[in-house]
Amino acid sequence: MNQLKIAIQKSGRLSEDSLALFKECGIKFSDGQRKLKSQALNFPIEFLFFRDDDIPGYVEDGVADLGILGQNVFREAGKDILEIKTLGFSKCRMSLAIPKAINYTGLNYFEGKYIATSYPSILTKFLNENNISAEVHKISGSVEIAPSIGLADGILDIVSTGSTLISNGLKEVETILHSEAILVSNKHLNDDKKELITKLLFRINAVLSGKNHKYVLMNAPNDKLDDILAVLPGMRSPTVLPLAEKGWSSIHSVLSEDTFWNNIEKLRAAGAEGLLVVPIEKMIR
Ligand code: PRT
Ligand code: ZN
Repeated sequence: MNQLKIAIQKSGRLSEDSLALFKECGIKFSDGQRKLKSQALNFPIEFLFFRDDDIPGYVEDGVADLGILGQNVFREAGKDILEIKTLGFSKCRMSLAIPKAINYTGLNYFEGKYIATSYPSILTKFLNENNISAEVHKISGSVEIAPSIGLADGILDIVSTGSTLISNGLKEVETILHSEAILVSNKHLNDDKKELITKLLFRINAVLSGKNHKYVLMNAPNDKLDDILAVLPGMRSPTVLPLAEKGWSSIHSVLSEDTFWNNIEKLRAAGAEGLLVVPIEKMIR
């Protein structure tokens, strides 16, 4: 029987959100002891747990058909695999940083300098594209301490809140890549596996789409309805229902997370009252 094998980070920043996504897709499995692998109970998929750095290679070799990893690791590995879906979690950026006391004058600052990073391929490519010749030092951990111990003039590292840089006396001067978790696949899968991936992606899209939208209910006097409806995009047109109180209606619609607060302000300004915002579990278009 055909089934998918998916490589997931064993333990780290990607693990929980990766497994949560499959649970939200209705896929049941036991992750209690975090063994090397776990078979799903109600979908033909087996989870294999690895270090994130090993996932691109295992997907390329076919040890796993699919994998979840950060775009940073995907780019650095340079393996011949496909990025098939961005998943919206583990968001971070990769930035160049230098000691905060130094006056930064632009990318030329790095000309002839030493830069420490765990991502030598990404850094070398960026420097080449920008015609900067600098010395790249590969360090596997605690890159942020390299400048203070005289090992480098600057670093390229992952930044999330920026507090690690600040507490090491560094400042972020260039962002060279934005990253989030992605689903990757092997390039040579048979048709049965491709069909299973289509089924899986249908579920993932429904879950992610639900996360990116909110269901909104509000009340308004009927003479304000036109102004309110003009603000609401909705999936089709919004639902309008009469309230028990004469001359008033209840309006139901779906709002995108991206423009949510902006639209809520516009709705209130247009006369909407008693707004209720409800999360959407899944959304199928
Ligand atoms: O053991 P394994 O090799 O599997 O895990 P790992 O230690 O290599 O990776 P892990 O679990 O730390 O991160 C996995 C992925 O999460 C990364 O490849 C990124 O895609 C993503 N991610 C998101 C992050 C961060 N946010 C993050 N903040 N990865 C690392 N960091 C580190 C960063 O290296 C720096 O030391 O956090 C520090 C910066 O954080 P702020 O908030 O102080 O800026
Ligand atoms: Zn790693």
